[in-house]
Amino acid sequence: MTSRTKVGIVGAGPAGLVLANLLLDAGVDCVVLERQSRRHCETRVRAGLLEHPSVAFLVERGWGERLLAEGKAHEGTVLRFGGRSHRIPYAELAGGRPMHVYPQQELVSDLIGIFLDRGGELHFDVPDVALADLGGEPRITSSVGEWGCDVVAGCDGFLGVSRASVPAGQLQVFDRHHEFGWVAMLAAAPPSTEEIIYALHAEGFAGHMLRTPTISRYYLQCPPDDDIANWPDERIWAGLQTRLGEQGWELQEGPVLEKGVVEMRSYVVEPMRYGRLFLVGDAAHIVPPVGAKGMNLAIWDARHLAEAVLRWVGDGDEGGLDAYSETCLRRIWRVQEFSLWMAHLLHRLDGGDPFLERSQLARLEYLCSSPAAATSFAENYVGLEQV
Ligand code: RFL
Repeated sequence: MTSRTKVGIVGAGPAGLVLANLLLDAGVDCVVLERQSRRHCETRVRAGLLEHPSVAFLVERGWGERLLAEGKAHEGTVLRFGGRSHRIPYAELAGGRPMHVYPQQELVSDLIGIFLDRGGELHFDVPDVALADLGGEPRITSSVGEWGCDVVAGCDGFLGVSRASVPAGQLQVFDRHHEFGWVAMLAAAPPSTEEIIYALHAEGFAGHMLRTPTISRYYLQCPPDDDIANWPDERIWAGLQTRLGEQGWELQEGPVLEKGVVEMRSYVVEPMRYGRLFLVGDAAHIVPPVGAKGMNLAIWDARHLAEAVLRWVGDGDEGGLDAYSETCLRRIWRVQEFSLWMAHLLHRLDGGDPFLERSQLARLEYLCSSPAAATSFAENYVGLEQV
């Protein structure tokens, strides 16, 4: 039997859950279908850094209680190159706006709980979602049910079924594979720093990110197609010691909890819509994670789509839905450019080309000595209020 819902949401990541909660708040009927188990969603380690506008939004909606209690506000970041550290006080430079470190899986857990506690309909473990008639009257089919929808929100990440269901030739694809990847590691080690460190070393990029008082995240530049089997724990720690090393500073080690190789890619499809299907978050775009923007963009997209749906449900005005893609893409391209700029600033390029290396160091010196350059970095990093 086919049920009806206004908005069928595929995927319970940050994009799907923000959208679902906004619709539920406004009394708009929606159903969320998620391929993975609840446990998987609530433990999947990914992002950690939330822009100021994302935090302000979550708090304003009343969804930020645990984020504020357990997350940590950050006001600056450290750039380490040439054997020295330089601090960029981004919060101060961006008008007193801090960022927050709060693991993505914790935010996902919060949003799942908030949605289910208020009676939202969310099905986990649905491996076989299929989308039909997206150009006309869309239907979602699956082993747990079939729904006729007015709108389908494709919030199912980069490898989901939504974008793949759009007929060939309907979307323009902008795609860049980068010449570097990351070894990403999570370890049961207290942070060796108060603030995130981004380091550029002759061997390549290294990053030390914060998560909790007992767990830390680390990144090391590696070839894009590297195999994690090439990176035994000792090699990762040694690489971090070398690339992050600074006189008088000590890296605390601990048991490795998780590690893998992350590909760096910049990708956008235009438009973010086909018929009644709207692509939201990673389903429509990905950025190199160095700028810490993907989850933040997913939240922005979801907010715009919710606004557009509410306008249409309220008075039948499709203007917001028609403008959805263009509205989101303005911010997405700004963030693409910033993420690419950061990636090129902080990674060893062209096999260590000395010309590029000197140019990078000049750029880093400028960023750390010019208030204008640092302010431009800060406002993008903390998150532009409007784009
Ligand atoms: P998600 O999080 O991938 O969620 C998609 C959900 O859809 C489900 N799904 C399906 N469900 C039903 N049917 C199907 N066929 C389905 N296929 C998939 C999935 O199981 C999943 O639950 O996409 P969303 O919501 O768009 O959110 C995007 C963010 O997850 C992503 O952009 C960030 O993790 C990127 N990112 C960062 N973003 C930040 O804003 N700040 C950061 O600090 C940050 N650090 C990172 C990152 C991404 C990283 N990796 C792993 C690439 C650090 C790293 C290393």
